[in-house]
Amino acid sequence: MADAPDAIDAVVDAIASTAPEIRSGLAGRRAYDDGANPSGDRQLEADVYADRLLEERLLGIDSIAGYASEERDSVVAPDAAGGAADGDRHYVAVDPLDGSSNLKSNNTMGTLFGVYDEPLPAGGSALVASGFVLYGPITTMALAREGTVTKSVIDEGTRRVVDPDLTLPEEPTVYGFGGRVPRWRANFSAYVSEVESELKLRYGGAMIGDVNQVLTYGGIFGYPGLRERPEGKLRLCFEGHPIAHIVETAGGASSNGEQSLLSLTPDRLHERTPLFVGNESYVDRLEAALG
Ligand code: P6P
Repeated sequence: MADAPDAIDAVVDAIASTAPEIRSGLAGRRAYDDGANPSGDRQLEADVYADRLLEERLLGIDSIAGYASEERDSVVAPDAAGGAADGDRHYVAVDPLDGSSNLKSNNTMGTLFGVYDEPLPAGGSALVASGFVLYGPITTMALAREGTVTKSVIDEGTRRVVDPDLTLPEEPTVYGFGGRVPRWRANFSAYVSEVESELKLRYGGAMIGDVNQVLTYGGIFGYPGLRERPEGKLRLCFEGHPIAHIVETAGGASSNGEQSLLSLTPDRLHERTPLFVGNESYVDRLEAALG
């Protein structure tokens, strides 16, 4: 008999059931909104729409004591104090529409989430579940929890497991790095020259789509620190931690160029980090190249 649904199930089911509404609301929300998010990125109407939907659904769950979003300055607390006892309270960090700039060209994008058992910003060790919904030709969800990554197809808001134990292929074949060559540091460019002679370039401009390629074919994805911005572009709490948790749970590795992203604790909610995830052999070589 299946275990009774727990607090994590409630979060995952809420995100899965919201996915069709997010997806169906994209076509009419491709214009820029008036605002910018706390990282200074312009917001599409779709970003704001997805963010509001997820806030409403997730804060409606009794055990959720905080909702943090890449689109908001600070953590949103539920109106009523979370009903769960202290030990069962969770905090969700969400990138409501990662890669939303791809909406203009109708390429993939997704919803990325991390469930922490400590108030945010928290260290990667506080993650109890992470996942992403990928809006591609079909809508899928990858979910990491309790040492396993499951992959599901989302049919009308319900999850249909298609791979109960997703693991990174041992023979890597793809790579993709953001940030454009002239902005890369010399030692990173030298590493990429090695990698591009061994793997096929796959870069779609949305981390979730690019990391899903790595999960499917093996390889490495990254967004490095740049000459003028050594901290890189991607946010630790909303992107680094959950994607590292997923890839490491699938048997891969993550790094900020020196150590696992899960070993890092941000000082600020929207703190950025260089981000690399993929097969351990490529992550190890990267750390040696940047060392
Ligand atoms: P660039 C999307 O805006 C995002 O945050 C990630 O999903 C993606 O990997 C990266 O930025 C793409 O950045 O500079 O290549 O457009």
